[in-house]
Amino acid sequence: MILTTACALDCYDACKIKVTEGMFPKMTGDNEHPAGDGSLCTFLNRSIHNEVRIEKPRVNGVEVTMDEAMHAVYNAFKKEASLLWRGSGNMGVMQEVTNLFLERMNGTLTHGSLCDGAGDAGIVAGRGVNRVLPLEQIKEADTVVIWGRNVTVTNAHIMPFLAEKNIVVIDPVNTVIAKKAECHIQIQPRSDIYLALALVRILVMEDRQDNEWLEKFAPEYKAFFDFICEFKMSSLLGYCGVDLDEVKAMIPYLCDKKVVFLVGTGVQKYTTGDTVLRAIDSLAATLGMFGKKGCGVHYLSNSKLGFDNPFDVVCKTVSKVTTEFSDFDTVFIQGGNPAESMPDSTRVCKSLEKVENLIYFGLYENETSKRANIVIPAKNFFEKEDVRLSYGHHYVEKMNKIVDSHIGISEYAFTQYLFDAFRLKGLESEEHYIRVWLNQCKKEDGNYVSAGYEDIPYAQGFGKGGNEPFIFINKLDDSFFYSADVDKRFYFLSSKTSKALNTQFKRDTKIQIHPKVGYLEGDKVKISSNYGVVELEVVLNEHIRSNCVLVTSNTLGVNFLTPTMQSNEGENACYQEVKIQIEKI
Ligand SMILES: Nc1nc2c(c(=O)[nH]1)N[C@H]1C(S)=C(S)[C@@H](COP(=O)(O)OP(=O)(O)OC[C@H]3O[C@@H](n4cnc5c(=O)[nH]c(N)nc54)[C@H](O)[C@@H]3O)O[C@H]1N2
Ligand SMILES: Nc1nc2c(c(=O)[nH]1)N[C@H]1C(S)=C(S)[C@@H](COP(=O)(O)OP(=O)(O)OC[C@H]3O[C@@H](n4cnc5c(=O)[nH]c(N)nc54)[C@H](O)[C@@H]3O)O[C@H]1N2
Ligand code: SF4
Ligand SMILES: [Mo]
Repeated sequence: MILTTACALDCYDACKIKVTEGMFPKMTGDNEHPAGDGSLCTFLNRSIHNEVRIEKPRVNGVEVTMDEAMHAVYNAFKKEASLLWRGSGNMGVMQEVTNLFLERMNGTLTHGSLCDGAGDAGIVAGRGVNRVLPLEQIKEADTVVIWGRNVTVTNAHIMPFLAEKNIVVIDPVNTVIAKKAECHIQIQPRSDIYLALALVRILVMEDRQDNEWLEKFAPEYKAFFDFICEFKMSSLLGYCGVDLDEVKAMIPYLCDKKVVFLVGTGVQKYTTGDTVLRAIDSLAATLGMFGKKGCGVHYLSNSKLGFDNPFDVVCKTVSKVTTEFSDFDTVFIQGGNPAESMPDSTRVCKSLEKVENLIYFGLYENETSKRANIVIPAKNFFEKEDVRLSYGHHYVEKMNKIVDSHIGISEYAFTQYLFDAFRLKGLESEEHYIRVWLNQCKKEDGNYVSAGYEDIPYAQGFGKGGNEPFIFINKLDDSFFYSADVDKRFYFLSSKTSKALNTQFKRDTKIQIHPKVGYLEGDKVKISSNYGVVELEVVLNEHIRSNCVLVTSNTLGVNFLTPTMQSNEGENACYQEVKIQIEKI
């Protein structure tokens, strides 16, 4: 018999998984699924099975039974002020069932994002809603512009959709996909807004904008073209660190073609992150690339769009980025590792250490579990029922329990225990919630698809009702730039790696530096920013711009370097709004 589920790891692909039962159960992808090619990645083939789990609950460092540990959780929630801080370790919808308990306890949740919130805010400002661009439309494109997304590492199952396209890459790193591209703009970090505006200027100068589409769907375009005339072309290109010919080389791939922009989180890890997506959307609109076949901007979409979420609650919230944990008596960390994944680890760890009852509910030991006085092992996604939505495509998968395990407790069982302990009423059955999600999905060729799915998004227009105009970027407030001569510090890139899923799986202690800078492979260096210091080992990488360094998100201590700061819109972390210095040890 074949059982099916979906991968719950935080990844664009949300792969469907087939498991063959028997003496030697075998796990594969599903090559009949429209978003998959039958393969899974090494996280599913190896890492997740090899990683050492937390098996026993602990209270104050002592191993106890699950019942004793849950009793300690019950006592902790009797305190006045409680906070639930949830990470993205498991993307199943059932993670949010714990909201129902926090609401009843008058507890606090978080708002904002460590991930894609700035870009999302920029998209919403221009388009009204952040709809997913279906993979099928990417397949129809002539040109795909891959803008700050490391597709071969973070989104490998999109590769078949890119076959035989003109590929243009905009990335400060000469990534694997950049090497294969027709055109690679090795842009200076944090300057994507200026590149988008420079491209619009060139298009307008050459009269290549789509007047017909603009008149109908984006009537404010003349004001937008006037606005961008305020910027001198030489300044725009200066910020980007590229010359006019390089930028002009992109034009033939953008004009008289169906163009899809695949934008990743790389471009928006800054205070101006919202404006970056708005500027890229404004470029796409200038070309008339919305609401037509084979066109659009694909970013991390709002996967819950169109659903009534049974776990939406009315609660107080605090920022997920600048959370002051010490303001609470009880802090409940679920599916996340804030001691390492949040920016500004010095501040975060100090704040976590002051919490009287710190509860960690997860799979693995890490810097957060070490600081917790109550540790509750979770079940992993093979061990419980769930529903998987995706921010990268519109397919929805029912996640079936594949194995029975003596380890851990599910989020639903955790919530049920606390409802019972506090004698609360109103929690429905697990099956009920799963059905609520699935019943809202549409069905297409035997697959569940998202309630908010449109095959050609924005075909009728923008806004929630699809009858509003596109709103162009109309202001820019950015004071980060100063002369490269004055500031000799390095730009800081902190992206993903194929070895880890954020802080899950393999950890690292390396910094990637261009050989021209003068360090040798294996050198031990002290890296410092305005926020902290970390010691790392040099790996030479000639594929990064020489004024940048790259420290991947699985690196121990990486967030000692990053700032407690939120994007101007979207309340997102700004991991790259920082420059660093290097010193040999
Ligand atoms: N420097 C730097 N920092 C970054 C980033 C970066 O690129 N650079 N990226 C940011 C981004 S995009 C993100 S999304 C965040 C991610 O940050 P977090 O959301 O904190 O994710 P992880 O650090 O991967 O930790 C996930 C945890 O979830 C637990 N877990 C897994 N499955 C389950 C489950 O089913 N139930 C429960 N209860 N727990 C489970 C695991 O034990 C694991 O420790 O990190 C951000 N931090
Ligand atoms: N293997 C693996 N896959 C993952 C993850 C993982 O940890 N490991 N994490 C998952 C998560 S949580 C997320 S949010 C997604 C994110 O996945 P992606 O969207 O791919 O994001 P990043 O890896 O952060 O950065 C992507 C690219 O942006 C480039 N970049 C950095 N700064 C800039 C800039 O200022 N301008 C431009 N144009 N480019 C820039 C980087 O060099 C990098 O190549 O991946 C998911 N998939
Ligand atoms: S590619 Fe992404 S969704 Fe697919 S198995 Fe790997 S981590 Fe999971
Ligand atoms: Mo993320």
